[in-house]
Amino acid sequence: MSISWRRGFTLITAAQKKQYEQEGYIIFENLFGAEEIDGLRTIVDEIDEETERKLKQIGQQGISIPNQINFTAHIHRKHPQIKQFIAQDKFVQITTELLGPDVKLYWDQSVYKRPEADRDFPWHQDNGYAPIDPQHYLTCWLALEDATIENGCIWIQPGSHHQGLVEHKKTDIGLQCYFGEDPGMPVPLTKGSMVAFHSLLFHRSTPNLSDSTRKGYIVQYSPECAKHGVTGQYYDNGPVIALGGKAV
Ligand SMILES: O=C(O)CCC(=O)C(=O)O
Repeated sequence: MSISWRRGFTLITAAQKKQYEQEGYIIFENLFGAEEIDGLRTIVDEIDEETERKLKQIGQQGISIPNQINFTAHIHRKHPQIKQFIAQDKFVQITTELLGPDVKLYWDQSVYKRPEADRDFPWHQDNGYAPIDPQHYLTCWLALEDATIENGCIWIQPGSHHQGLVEHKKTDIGLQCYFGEDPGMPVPLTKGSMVAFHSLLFHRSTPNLSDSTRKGYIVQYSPECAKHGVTGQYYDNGPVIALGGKAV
């Protein structure tokens, strides 16, 4: 993979680009200010509250389990401020540097992990959940509140993306691709910080042992041309955010 198509870039350093290629992730400390995140989180809280209420009525829906972990997909469609947020220049700069000049939103979801969540969200690669061509896309996990080891932050296995897509086994709480002893590396994040990682990187999150909800927003970007890996259908889950390296 070449990620050096553009020179003179500032948001991602040369060292971070190298780390992304070798280890599969970059941590952006305090990428967003407290005020911006508070505004976003207030909106996402309302969205989560609504879907959690429904979840409690109907019970587990796939990987969303009432009172434990709630995934709410496509939230950029639910509020104009979120739609604006995911297309802002910081994301344009990061994604075009790592994916190439033409980029679209591939998927977005809030993930709220409640204090009752007493199990891992299992080790997986994001590619394990849906086939996509080209295979490489970028997952941005943004902390809407501090994400800590205690409240169930993300853990990663640096460099695991080099293994390519591996087999995933179905469990009652999600797909799992790794059953070994390696605990991986925790990625605690302060509110407004973000980890961006390769879609093939092994990651999980651990139980929430705190007394408050761990709040994350996952935004995934792919090359603009990305299509379903089996049907060949163009993925059209969200807006194109960059063409020719520039914001749309
Ligand atoms: O945020 C979490 O707890 C896990 C989410 C995750 O790994 C995913 O959605 O791929």
